[in-house]
Amino acid sequence: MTDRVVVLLDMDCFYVQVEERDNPHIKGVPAAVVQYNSWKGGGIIAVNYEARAFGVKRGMRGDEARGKCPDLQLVQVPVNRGKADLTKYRDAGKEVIKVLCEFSDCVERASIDEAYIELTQTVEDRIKKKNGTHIATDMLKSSWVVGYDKTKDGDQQGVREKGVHEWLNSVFENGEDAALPLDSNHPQWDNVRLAYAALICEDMRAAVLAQTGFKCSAGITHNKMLSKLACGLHKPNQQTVLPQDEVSQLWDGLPVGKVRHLGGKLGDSLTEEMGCNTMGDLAKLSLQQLIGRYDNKTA
Ligand code: DCP
Repeated sequence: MTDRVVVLLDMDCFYVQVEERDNPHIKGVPAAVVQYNSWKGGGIIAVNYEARAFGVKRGMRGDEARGKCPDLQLVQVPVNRGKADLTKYRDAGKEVIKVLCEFSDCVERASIDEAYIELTQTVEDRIKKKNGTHIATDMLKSSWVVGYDKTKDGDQQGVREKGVHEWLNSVFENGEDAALPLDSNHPQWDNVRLAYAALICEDMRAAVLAQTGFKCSAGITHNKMLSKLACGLHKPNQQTVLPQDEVSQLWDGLPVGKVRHLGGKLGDSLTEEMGCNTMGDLAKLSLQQLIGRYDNKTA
């Protein structure tokens, strides 16, 4: 299950970033995008992180949000013939995809502001090119590693850096393993590939910023479902590696509804009929038990 290396890249507060690029005066101040509607200041559909700090949320009316944050800048979605015109956000999303295609032949656009990038080949090519090169902590400037990211105090950067350092040491400097060639016989081959993927992903996000002006977050794992989950763990403008050996611990405390495809009826049925509250409960079921209840593909 660890053959591939997959990244999910998701733009931060995307519509607001698109508006910030057009109106630099709203950059760095609390701002939100509202869908055109004269009732109570319109419905909010995107909120930047400055405004989130005041408690402004998607779904609030503009008036309510201004109650929480009096200096909030509200920008309206363009309207064409009485309907919301999303062209500029779609076009901005395409600009990002173009950059991602410089890094992989296999990019799947998943929504207006997110994409899956298959990095397996890119990673293996980079490892071959740099054979023997270990990755240093300061090369992963905005990366977090699940299992090495417990923040008790306020110094988030310190915790992040220490965690990355410990993880890289365990991957590359493991006693005699330090001298081993970086190939598929390496005892930490899966993690070696994830570390290289994190490095490439740092470059990829820097290229997106340089070429479009937009910031984004990313998840780096061995499959789409886990990458989507990992991406949401540290936002904005950061990226999260989820090593395969940390998955079961993450599963134990994670409600099934938080995982891609399990947020709706299927997740409800797993909880109500199969007794799975967390992903840990689900992982304990056998495939046969699932086939007994669902069709093969779903199981
Ligand atoms: N969007 C929308 N209506 C929704 C959800 C989203 O119109 N119910 C639009 C506005 C968002 C964009 O899609 O900017 C991307 O949605 P995301 O869920 O990725 O959220 P954001 O990019 O806004 O924020 P985050 O940084 O949390 O990803």
